[in-house]
Amino acid sequence: MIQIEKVELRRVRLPLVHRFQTSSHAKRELEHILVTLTGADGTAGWGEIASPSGPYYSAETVDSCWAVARAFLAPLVLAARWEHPAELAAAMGRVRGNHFARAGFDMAGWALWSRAQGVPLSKALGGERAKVEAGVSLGIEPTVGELLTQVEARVAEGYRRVKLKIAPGWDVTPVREVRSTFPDVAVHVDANGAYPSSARAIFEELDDLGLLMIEQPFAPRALVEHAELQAVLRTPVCLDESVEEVDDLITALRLGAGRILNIKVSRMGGLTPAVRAHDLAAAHDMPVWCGGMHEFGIGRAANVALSSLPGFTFPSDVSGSGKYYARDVTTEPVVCDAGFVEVPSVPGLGWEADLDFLESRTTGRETITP
Ligand code: OSB
Ligand code: MG
Repeated sequence: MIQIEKVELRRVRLPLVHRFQTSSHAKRELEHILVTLTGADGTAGWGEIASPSGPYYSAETVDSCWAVARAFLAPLVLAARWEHPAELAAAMGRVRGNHFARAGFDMAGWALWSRAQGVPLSKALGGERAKVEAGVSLGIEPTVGELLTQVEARVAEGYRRVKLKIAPGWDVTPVREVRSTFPDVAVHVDANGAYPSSARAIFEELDDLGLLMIEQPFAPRALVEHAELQAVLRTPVCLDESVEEVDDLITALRLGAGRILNIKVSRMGGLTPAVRAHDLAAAHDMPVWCGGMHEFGIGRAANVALSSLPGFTFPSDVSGSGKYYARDVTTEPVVCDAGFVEVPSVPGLGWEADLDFLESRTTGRETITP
C-alpha cells in the first residue's frame, strides 16, 4: 500500500526561445506547476500541471489549477491508500473537470509507482517502442517568409513532420507555401477550434493540399459539425479540444467526428485516462498521437513514455526541450535526434528535476501534509 505523506506544489516560470502564437493568443514565457508526491518510505514522484496562464485553450488557468490543487486534490491524494496509480486517479474522481490540475497528480503517482516497481514509466503504461517519432508544432508567424524560416530550421534539425497553427486569415496561403517549399515534409494543420462550422470552403481547399490531418477545425463541443465535415473530406479530421473525457471519445467514435485522436495527458486528466483513451481508440482502429502543451522536462518525459504505446502511430508533439527552452527543468534535456526521441530504460520517469535551477525559477510554493 502506498500512502502519500507530503504534497509539494511549485510554480515555475521559463522563457520561451521563440514567441508562440496560436489562433487565440501569443506567449513569450510559460508558468507551469510542478507537483512532488512523497510516500511514507521517502520515494518521490514528480508531475507537471501544464495549464496555460489564460483560459483560452481550456477553461483552466494556472491560478485555477493552483487553487484546486491545494484545496481539493492534495487532501484527496493525502487521504488515499493505493497499490496502483489507477486507484490514485479514482481517488481524485470526485473532482469534476480540472483535468490539467488532476493530470499533474496522476503523473506524479505514476512516476513514483514505476520507480518503486523498478520499471521505466513507458513499460508501466504498456509501452513497447524504444524510440518515438517527434514532430514540431509551429505557431502563427508575422509573415509567410518567417514561417518558412522556422520550418527550414526544424527540418535541418531532423524533424520530418511539422504542424502549422492556422486561423482565419492565416490558412491556405501559408500552408500551400510550406507544402510547395518542403514537398517531403509531412504537414498537419491545427485550428484550435477557431473556425465557425459554416466555414467549410476553407477546409475543402486545404483538403487538396495532401495534409496528414486537420486538427480541431471547429469549437470543442461541435462534434456533430466535425462529423459532417469529416464526411466530405478525404483528409482525416483529428480531435483535440473536443475530447476531454473518455466518454467524449465514445461520442466521437459513434458520430464519426474524426478519424484521428490527439491524446494530451493534461487535457484528459492524466496518464490513467490517456491510456484508457488509447485502448478504446485502438479497439476501434483509430490511430492516435500524443499532443503537447509546451511541457517542461517533467511533463515532456510523461509524453515520451505515453507515445511508446503501440496505438501512437502518428508522430507526436514531443519535440526536444530545445524547441521551447534554452534550459529545461531537468538535469538533462529531452533530446530529439533525426526526428526521434529515445524512450528511457531506467526505472521511473527517466529524467530528474534540476533542483538548483528550479530554485532560481520558482515563483511560488506550498507544502501540504495531512
Ligand atoms: O492545440 O496542440 C495544441 C500548445 C498550447 C495549446 C494548444 C496546443 C499547443 C501545441 C503545442 O500545439 C505542442 C507542443 O507542446 O509541442
Ligand atoms: Mg491542438
